[in-house]
Parts: sequence; structure tokens; C-alpha cells
Amino acid sequence: MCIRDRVSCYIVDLNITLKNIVDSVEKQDCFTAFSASLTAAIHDFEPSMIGISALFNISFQYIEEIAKTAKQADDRLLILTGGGLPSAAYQQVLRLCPSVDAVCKGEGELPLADLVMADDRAALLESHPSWITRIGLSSNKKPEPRFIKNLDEIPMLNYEMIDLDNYN
Ligand code: B12
Repeated sequence: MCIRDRVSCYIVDLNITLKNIVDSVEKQDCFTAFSASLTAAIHDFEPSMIGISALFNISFQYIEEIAKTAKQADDRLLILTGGGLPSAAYQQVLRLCPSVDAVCKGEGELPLADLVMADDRAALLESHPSWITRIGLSSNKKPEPRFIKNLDEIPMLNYEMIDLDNYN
């Protein structure tokens, strides 16, 4: 079975939620607004996994808040994180963000595809070289990135998943 038949995705871009707060005259706490955006999307889309992308160190404070909100909306959700920050600081993320289930080290395309296609996702997270969980951390696992050598293998982005008017 092809990955596209197995999975459907939904993007919640919290930068847009943040931009809406900044643009609005009514000042609102950003954590409250992030929680509202995310909870509405979870109830509407009913995902089985959530991936949180964190590029910069300054994003650290948001990871657990977002993960906790997601778990509160549906405690069966598998909460994943990846990006520059979790890749570099996977130990701190797993120790300090109790609502996060697993961290991906490095490029996400292949590890995420392997996870989505796995029959036993919990087992895959333990056996896969690029994923790390608290169990892996306790056994001193060192996650390794997996690179796509031929970048032309990556399909074009599906721009229909976002509203381009929100971007410049
Ligand atoms: C493009 C870029 C920018 C752009 C766009 C930033 C943006 N907001 O998107 C611009 C020019 C605006 C920018 C600005 C800044 N940047 Co900059 N930027 C980069 C750069 C060159 C590439 C990032 C990128 O888009 N890569 C391509 C994407 C596809 O890769 P990726 O995000 O890593 O995602 C892959 C994996 O990480 C993983 N992944 C990501 N998320 C997830 C989630 C899950 C669930 C999974 C499984 C996997 C996964 O899969 C993805 C695909 O393989 C990096 C250096 C680098 N080589 O990474 C620096 C970098 C991220 N920037 C950096 C910095 C410091 C900044 C600034 C703070 C600089 C400043 N003083 O103003 C500002 C911050 C602006 C802001 N608030 O956004 C630092 C961050 C350091 C740190 N430890 O925090 C970096 C690492 C450069 C460096 N070495 O100093 N930046």
C-alpha cells in the first residue's frame, strides 16, 4: 500500500495564529490562542498522531504546552517532535516535555514514512535508528539521522494544504 493511501495530513501553522493575535486590537495570551487553534483542529480532524516542528531554541517553551494541549484533547494521540531544536536537544526534550512521546533526529521524511507505514508503531519507534523515546534514552540509544541522497525523490509540496494568502 502506498503512503498516500494510508495517511491524510492537516497542518496547523501557529505562526498564523500568532500573526492574527498581533494584528487584532483585542490583546490575547498566545498560549490560550495556540490551545484554541490546536484543540479545534484535533476535534475537527481527529488525527492519530501529531508532529510538532521546532526550528529554533526559543521554541522550546512551546513544545510541552502544545503537546500537553494535544494530549488533553485526545489522550490516545501519539505526540512526535522534530526539527533543529529536538534533533540537537533530544535528551532535554524527552526529559522536560512529559507529553512528548518520541523525537525524530534529523530529516523527517524517511523516519515519518517508516512510522506511518508500520503495523506496530510503538515497536518501530524503539527499533528505528532515527526515532528516540524515553525507553531508548534510558538504554543510552543514540539516534542517527537518515538522509535522502537523491533529493529529486522528494515529491513536490502540496500547496493545497495551506492558504497561500497567509504567506508572503
Ligand atoms: C531558512 C532559515 C531561516 C529563514 C526562515 C526561518 C523560518 N522561520 O522558517 C530566515 C532567514 C527567516 C531565518 C531567520 C532566523 N534564523 Co534561521 N535558519 C534557516 C536555515 C538556513 C534553514 C532552516 C530550514 O528551513 N531548513 C529546511 C527545513 C525543511 O529543514 P528543517 O526545518 O530542519 O526540517 C527538517 C528536519 O528538521 C525534520 N523536521 C522538522 N520538523 C519536524 C517535525 C517532525 C514531527 C519530524 C518527525 C521531523 C521534523 O524534517 C524536516 C525535513 O527533513 C537554518 C540552518 C539549517 N541549515 O538548518 C537556520 C537556523 C535555523 N536559523 C537560526 C537562527 C538563529 C535564526 C534567527 C534567530 C537569526 C536572528 N538572529 O534573527 C532568525 C529567526 C527568525 C524567526 N523567528 O523565524 C539558527 C538556529 C539556532 C538555534 N539553535 O536556535 C540556524 C540553525 C542557523 C545557525 N546554525 O545558526 N532563518
